[in-house]
Amino acid sequence: MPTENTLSIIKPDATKRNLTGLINAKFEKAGLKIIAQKRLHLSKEMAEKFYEVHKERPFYNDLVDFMISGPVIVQVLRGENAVKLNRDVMGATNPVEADTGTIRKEFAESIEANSVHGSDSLENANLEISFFFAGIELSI
Ligand code: IDP
Ligand code: MG
Repeated sequence: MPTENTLSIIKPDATKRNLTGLINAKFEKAGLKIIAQKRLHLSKEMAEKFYEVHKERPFYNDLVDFMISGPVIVQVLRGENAVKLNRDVMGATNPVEADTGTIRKEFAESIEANSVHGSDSLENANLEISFFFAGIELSI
């Protein structure tokens, strides 16, 4: 299986409730290595740009406001099939539909405040990683 990097964001609902460590433990238990990580407070411009693909969706403005409502942790996770593996560890977008044991099932507050973001394809992972990290930060 190929080793991949994927972008993860621990969202403001989770940083507010001090869940960073518990969420990171889920990644590590699943075999994902946290190879880069930093805490940021996104500007409105950054959040709008990051979620540009959702611009036409009815929840876009609320999503941007939510993502700038507190600090986030942006991180690069590495492992075999990391993109898909991370999506499995995260669980479904709507916590009501998420499987038992997933991050969203255990921690999400709502379909919007759902604790984590994860890239949905290898192509998007590479784009999203370069949005937040310089090459020198990933040189391990
Ligand atoms: P994903 O995060 O599981 O990939 P996407 O469809 O890419 O889900 O949506 C991006 C984010 O937008 C979600 O994680 C969630 O925070 C928010 N979102 C998605 N659908 C809804 C909705 O129906 N209402 C409110 N917020 C939503
Ligand atoms: Mg998505």
